[in-house]
Amino acid sequence: ESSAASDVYKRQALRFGKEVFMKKAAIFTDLIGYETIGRKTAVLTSQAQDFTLNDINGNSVFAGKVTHFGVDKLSGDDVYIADFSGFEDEGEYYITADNGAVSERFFIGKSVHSKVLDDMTKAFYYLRCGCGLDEKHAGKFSHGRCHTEPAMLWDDHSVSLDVSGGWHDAGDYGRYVTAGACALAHLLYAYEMFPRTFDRQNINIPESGGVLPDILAECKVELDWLLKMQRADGAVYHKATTAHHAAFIMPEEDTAQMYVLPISSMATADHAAVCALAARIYKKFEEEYSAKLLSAAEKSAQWLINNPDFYFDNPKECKTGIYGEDSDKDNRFWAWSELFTATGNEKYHDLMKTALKDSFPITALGYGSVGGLGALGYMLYSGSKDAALSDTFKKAFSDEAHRLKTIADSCGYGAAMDEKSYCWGSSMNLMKHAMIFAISDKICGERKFYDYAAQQLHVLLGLNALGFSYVSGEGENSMKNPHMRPTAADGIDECIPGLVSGGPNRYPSDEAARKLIKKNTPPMKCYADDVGAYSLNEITIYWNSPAVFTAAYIIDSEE
Ligand code: 9MR
Ligand code: ZN
Repeated sequence: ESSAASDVYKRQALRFGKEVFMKKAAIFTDLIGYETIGRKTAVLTSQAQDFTLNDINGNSVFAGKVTHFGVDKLSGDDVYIADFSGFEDEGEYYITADNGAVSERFFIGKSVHSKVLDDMTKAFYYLRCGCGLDEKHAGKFSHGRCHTEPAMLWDDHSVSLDVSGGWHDAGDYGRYVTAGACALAHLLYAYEMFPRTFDRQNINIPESGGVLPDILAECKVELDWLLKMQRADGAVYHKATTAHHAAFIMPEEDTAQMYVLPISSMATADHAAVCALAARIYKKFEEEYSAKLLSAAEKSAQWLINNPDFYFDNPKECKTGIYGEDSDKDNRFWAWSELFTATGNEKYHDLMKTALKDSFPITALGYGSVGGLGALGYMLYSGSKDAALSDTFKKAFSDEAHRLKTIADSCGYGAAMDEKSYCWGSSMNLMKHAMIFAISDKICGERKFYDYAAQQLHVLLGLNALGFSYVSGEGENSMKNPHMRPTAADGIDECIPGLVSGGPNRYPSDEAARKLIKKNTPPMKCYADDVGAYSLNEITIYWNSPAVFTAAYIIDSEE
């Protein structure tokens, strides 16, 4: 090794929190790397004039001037930018500047983020409930079957149901319908829009090598569970959880009574939507399964027609996640849109248009606001539709992308995040915004947004004010201590890879976080890789899913 390279190693040994490295000599990059195409930038937080991109033998391969961006409000950093977009040769590199600053090593290459994509997809397998994880597929993270006992109806303890299966939602062992539907939608749309990226994926799950691409096999686990959450009359139960969150024990040790909580109109609508969406996607692989999904969706739809009012009952004595919403208008719109695109039935088209008379955000892609998911399906639909309406949706996505672009341009790190985006689960906002850019490129034909989408992934993976990768196992300085029961209880040092942390939260709301985050810390730095800090460092299925979508889009774009 040359001395320059070993110097990088020394710096790599200085981890997160080491002030000397962080403050004086940092050059932040995506810790994984950059695609050969598009914008490539690194951020310095110290003044410099010139920078050099070096190969791992210390040979300079590209040199450029550092530009001064100025003080970045949401990180508090005085930001300098090294732009090496002009360099496209594949390889492993690091950056140095004339002030002595050095970056970590990273790669430039085609499909450079494909391992990240695979790990983030495989993360869903690690969250599977009921089936147990065997050693062949989970390695040292294997564990026994969990949560398989019959669950009691919260409202009627004489009724027991089998609601085993699906994915654990997050760091807790609850399973929640609206959260699951949202995560599924991101993954299914990712497959629909970027199939070739997934068709060649092998993430070593029990179904790998079968008829379904791995991502669809994995989604089927959650879909099967969603089917079990439907009541005979079509309504869908809101969640299946114990009465309280379990202690930090392995899932198979959590043997407290499982309950099925009351139905909600949001859960029913999201169920209708995602089952209809899935029916469309699985059709070419498994006709029968697709038909089963569609009939479940239509059953939910019938309940929605018969029950036009908002319905949500959150029993106070149940202390698990609430996933409350104030309105189900957007959920219903999503359901009608998906049912229309799955069936081509005009009845659903009419219902969808009627639902649009209510106002709700039409580009929202989250678990609590799902209008954008309905609009996305409609825009992608190739059958006969209302072209003017489709154009309205396209314009809304394009407008939103332009709004986010302005925010990204005003951030030294290029993050499309305003102050309020740094809330609980900010990584989801970051990735949802990447999805808006991606959709505006793919559907509205605005290619310029590719760089903006890629930038958000770079931010997630280290090009941020902490030089930190919010995805476990990805990059030298990455999340290791999520607020997640199995990773804390398994006695294994290493964290399950591919998990997306909630990320910086300017309103830390748990005790651990409040102790760790000093007052007046800039939003982008309100983070700690601490197992106790659930409002900063939990993981969830719907924080992973938009990251899967984004990474797939970026990999797909390069080909
Ligand atoms: O992701 C949810 C976040 O947006 C909310 O602010 C927070 C508080 O209501 O709840 C989060 O959802 C949690 C859920 O209720 C239970 N499973 C873990 C989720 C992530 O923390
Ligand atoms: Zn379980």
